[in-house]
Amino acid sequence: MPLVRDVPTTPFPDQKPGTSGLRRRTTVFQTPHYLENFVQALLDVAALPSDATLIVGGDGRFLNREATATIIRMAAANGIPRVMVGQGGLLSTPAASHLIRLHGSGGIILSASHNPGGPDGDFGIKYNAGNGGPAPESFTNEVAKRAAALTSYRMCDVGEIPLDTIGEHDLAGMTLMVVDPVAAYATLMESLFDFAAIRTLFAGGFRMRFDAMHAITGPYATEILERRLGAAAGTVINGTPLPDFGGGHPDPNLTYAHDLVEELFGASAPDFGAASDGDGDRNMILGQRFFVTPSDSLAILAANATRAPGYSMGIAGVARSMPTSAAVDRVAAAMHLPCFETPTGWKFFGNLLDAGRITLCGEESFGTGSNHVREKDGLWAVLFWLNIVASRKQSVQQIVQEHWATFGRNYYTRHDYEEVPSDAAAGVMQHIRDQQASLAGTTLAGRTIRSADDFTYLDPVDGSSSANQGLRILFDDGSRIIYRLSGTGTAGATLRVYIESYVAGPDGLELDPQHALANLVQAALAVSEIPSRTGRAAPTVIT
Ligand code: VG1
Ligand code: CO
Repeated sequence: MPLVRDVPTTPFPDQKPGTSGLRRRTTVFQTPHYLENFVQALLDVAALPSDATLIVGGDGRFLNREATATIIRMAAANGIPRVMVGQGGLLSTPAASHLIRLHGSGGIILSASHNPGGPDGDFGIKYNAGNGGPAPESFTNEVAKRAAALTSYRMCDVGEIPLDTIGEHDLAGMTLMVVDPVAAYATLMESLFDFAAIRTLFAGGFRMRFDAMHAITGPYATEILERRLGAAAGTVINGTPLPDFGGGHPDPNLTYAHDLVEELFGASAPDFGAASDGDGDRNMILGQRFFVTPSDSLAILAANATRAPGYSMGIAGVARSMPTSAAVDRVAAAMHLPCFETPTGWKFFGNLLDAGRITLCGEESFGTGSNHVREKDGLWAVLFWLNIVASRKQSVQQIVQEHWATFGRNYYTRHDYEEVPSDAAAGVMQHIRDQQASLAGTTLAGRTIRSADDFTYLDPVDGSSSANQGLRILFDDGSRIIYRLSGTGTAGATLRVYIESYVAGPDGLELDPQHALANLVQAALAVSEIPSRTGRAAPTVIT
């Protein structure tokens, strides 16, 4: 007889989810009862119906397997009738979102995204609602309250969980369905993009490199790019998910995807390069000796959307997170489309997507997506780009430069100061806040400041508001300096500075962004006093 037990626990007051779920050091998640306490709080607040299916999976990092088994046992103990899990406990974040939308009432995703994994790395867990998207703030606030008050959780001792065996299993009356993590997602991609045209592109000798960074997208990219689209064997590199991501930092940017960048800027560079992050929701797009900023990528996808079969009827509107450059705003204006500005974090796009007010959305942090799921989607963005390249018959560089010539260019850079002492970072933010009232109307970096504020979002669908979403200095000419504290870091504080300036063209479109933005960067440092207040002479990562 399987045993359902109530296990006593002491509450964990630190279990407050950040930008996307609860992320902590792996060692914190290994604290006895820590994971269980949070899962019980999630299940209590989710209060799933009696015919519910819960989707479970993660990015394969250290602890993924054990945590998946624990969640399945707890689901059985809590009377959930059905759990669907990716084989081996694996699911990319966008694939999990898709399965939730197809079959689920909600889902639990195990990932700390682009944060390093392993015993000394990070782990994470988040809940996605029945629409497939990250639970809203109202939900995560309730979970935090519940987690801080729980005195016990429910556990079912069902023995070994058959995570590797595809098919249906009975676990103490609960049905466990183990599914291929890739199949449904690959079918969805085939329905959105012109696979025949992309196949012709590869057959014609188009060379690509996809860096899965030893993380979850390896199996997805191998199946879709190499098997279904006929890209040459070896197109996908680092394609086997490893518990510690090979010791790397699975964050697809110019710093952490260094090997790929070197190859694409090298002598025998392929035509196209791309990478995704730990859980498969981010993307980096590279052409031959050419880097596409994520903000430009969103704008270019919007301008070319009808070239992909899934969007051939046109798009309803677009949205970008506040710190993302306004490049997509220019496309929206030209196409007479609604354009929304949301706080950082994918959960804020959910209502707009559900209400049909937008079709495409994105963030400067290498995240792009659409109404096909309710998460950002790395491989989707890569396939969208391949579709556009195949359709326009131009190189990545030509596509971007033509875009700038048409719409102008939003020069953009983000400077990150990682693992700064929390009080120093808070001091920087307070110092900027203290000056806000006196900044308007003054001149900085040769421009007039129109206003300085703290971004508050008013959700146009449900009327909820979210305050303190980033400090903005807005200039008359459309330039912006933005300061934010990260909600996904796990050690100290990460301070992000976003800088943007628009050039209408056709002159001055080809500058190096760090050069084009140099005086705004200096101004951003002067206003915030980052060097003296944090002791940092330079950012950790420049994008
Ligand atoms: C970062 C990014 C944000 C993104 C979030 C989750 O958050 O800036 O745009 O939505 O990561 O992405 P923060 O609070 O550290 O700036 V992922 O791929 O980590 O789910
Ligand atoms: Co991610």
